[in-house]
Amino acid sequence: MEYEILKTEGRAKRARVSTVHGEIQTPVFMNVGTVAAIKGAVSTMDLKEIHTQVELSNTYHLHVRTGDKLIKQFGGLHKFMNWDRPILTDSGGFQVFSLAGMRKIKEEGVYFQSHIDGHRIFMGPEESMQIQSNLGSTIAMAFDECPSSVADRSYIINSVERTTRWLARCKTEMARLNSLEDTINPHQLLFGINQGGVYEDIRIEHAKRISEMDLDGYAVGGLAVGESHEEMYRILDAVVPYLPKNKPTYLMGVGTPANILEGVDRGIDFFDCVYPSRNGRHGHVYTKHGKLNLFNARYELDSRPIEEGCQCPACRAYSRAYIRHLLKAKEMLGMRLCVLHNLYFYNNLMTEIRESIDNGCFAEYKKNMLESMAAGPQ
Ligand code: PRF
Ligand code: ZN
Repeated sequence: MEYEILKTEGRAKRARVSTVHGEIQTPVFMNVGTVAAIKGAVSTMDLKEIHTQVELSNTYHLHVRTGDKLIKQFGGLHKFMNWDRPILTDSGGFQVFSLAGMRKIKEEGVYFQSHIDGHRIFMGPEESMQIQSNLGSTIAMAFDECPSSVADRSYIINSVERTTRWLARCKTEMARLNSLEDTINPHQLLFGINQGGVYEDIRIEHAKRISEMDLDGYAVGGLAVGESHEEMYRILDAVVPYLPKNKPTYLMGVGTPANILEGVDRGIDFFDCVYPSRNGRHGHVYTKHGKLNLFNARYELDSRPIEEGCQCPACRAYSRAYIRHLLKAKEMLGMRLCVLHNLYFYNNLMTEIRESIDNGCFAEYKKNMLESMAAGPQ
């Protein structure tokens, strides 16, 4: 992997990451396809049309349904879902904590029950790396614990120490797997994850420790789990300066367009979030003048596209009135068009952010976008 910073403005970075599956221009928003499918009946052909650079899937979900061994037999996740650009897989750490029932955290890993059929599963750092190796993603995430936002300081200290020990095990196991002869992607990259709740000192201490471990990239985890936006920005202000400058940074599970603008402003390269697809499935669509709820009666005769000038497949062809009708009739096409528009909106936001950093006017772009989105529909 190569990481080249092309331009900076304040702490904002414009960079290029070269991988075996092609280049990633950052800042980038990764499109979430948890079970190797973007929810809302969006295909990988659609992803190309809406300029998606990186697809994100989940270790936990693919392990419990269909199974990583089968996907390896098929030739890996890229071949399985027919996507030849970079894929990032999350480690299962977060999903085990947010989804699975009856979990028990031990030094060796986590014992939990499948959310599909309740059967008992064990996942530790080695298992997570093995699953991600079977999937053959471009970037694998370290197996971490994302503590609850209400966990107290002493819990967080113990949890972060365990996450650091797990990270060392992830690194050893990934090196072993990458050197095996039948591995799907021998160049699989490993990103470490910073944790520490809302405690700046724990976060900084942890950032220093993992920075010494020479990983391919560094994520900030454990945010957007219930704390306020101001707290999240405070933690980013504190911790990002302690992550290596010559490696990509990733803010996991974030967020709204405003969160992304603030994250870029604090030096983040990678983002991912379910908001555009989840909101799209509920008829909530993003525009530069705020979010619209297409179920609202005011759109029943509205012949305009979701957003004037938007080049997405929905806006090039259909009116708000028609998409509203599809949503009301519970036609799958309604959801699909909204999701396509929202993902295009996020991808296009990132393109505009990159162009503004290239042109040295990110600060102005950010200010204008935040004002225009907050002003609401015209
Ligand atoms: N850890 C992992 N995945 C994540 C998170 C985390 O802390 C978050 C937190 N916002 C989202 N996804 N492994
Ligand atoms: Zn559109």
